[in-house]
Amino acid sequence: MAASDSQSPAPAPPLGARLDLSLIRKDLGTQRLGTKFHYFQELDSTNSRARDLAEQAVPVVEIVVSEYQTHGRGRLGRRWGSPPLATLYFSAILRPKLSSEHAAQITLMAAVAVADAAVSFIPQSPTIKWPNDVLVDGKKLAGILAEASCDADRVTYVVLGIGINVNFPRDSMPVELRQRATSFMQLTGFPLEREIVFRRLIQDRDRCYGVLEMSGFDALRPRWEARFNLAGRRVRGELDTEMITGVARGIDRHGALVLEDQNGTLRNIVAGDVIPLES
Ligand code: BT5
Repeated sequence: MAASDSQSPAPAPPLGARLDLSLIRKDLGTQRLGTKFHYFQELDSTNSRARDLAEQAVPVVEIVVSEYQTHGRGRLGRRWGSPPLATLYFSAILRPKLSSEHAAQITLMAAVAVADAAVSFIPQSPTIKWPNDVLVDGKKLAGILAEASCDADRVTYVVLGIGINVNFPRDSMPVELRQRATSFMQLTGFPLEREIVFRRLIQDRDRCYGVLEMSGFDALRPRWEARFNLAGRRVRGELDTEMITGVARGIDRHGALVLEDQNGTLRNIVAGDVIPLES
């Protein structure tokens, strides 16, 4: 079910109206992202569809957006879900000039962009939980799933997927999410027009991606570190199948999380999750 760059008739929306892409395209003013949209009422996953498009060598500027995902994906085989027409799910195809060892910087760049965009809509200041969560008051507002395809040493493309809770009421959340997740609507007390949020996200991501392409991650690093919510906290993470505990010191130039263990040795966690041991 789908249309490329067009909208098909929708059933009566249960929570809100479907996206009006004309409001997003108008005067978007982006340099790199958002010139063509692939709009769907329903998809398994926008990341999966964007990956199919990337394999067909579509240009970098295309964005896949869906009102609903039947198999929205998180990392490590986890799920990402929310009701139709209430939140935003979208994925962009990027072809960054990055070596494969720097591919993780795309996730860090996107977290800065999402957090920056969010401050336009809420009074709180979002934080970033390494590697891919944008939190407000300790609850997850948005998740990022960047999936890179690399050849020998270069990134060939990255599918960058973002899910952000716009108008997701607390009582529609599964019970297990209510203490851990939030939405703009829960934070402000009123629903937002998703087009305004979407435009802002695309614009901030375009700007941050431009900085990454032109100047490298070091130019974004202070903004990332200012929002990093684990700095100086004791956390546990996995390194080469070994569980290690240490104090989070920041990220290295590849985007790995640097922990200082009890011997004062710096250990770099490249992937996976870390759990704060105290608040
Ligand atoms: C993520 O994974 O946070 C990445 C989520 C990326 C979703 C986007 S939507 C567009 C694109 N297409 C896709 O198929 N995916 C991307 P992870 O760090 O593994 O977190 C997953 C966990 O977040 C789940 O196990 C739940 O605990 C929680 N979760 C699921 N849905 C949520 C929601 N709507 N809001 C907040 N937390 C949620």
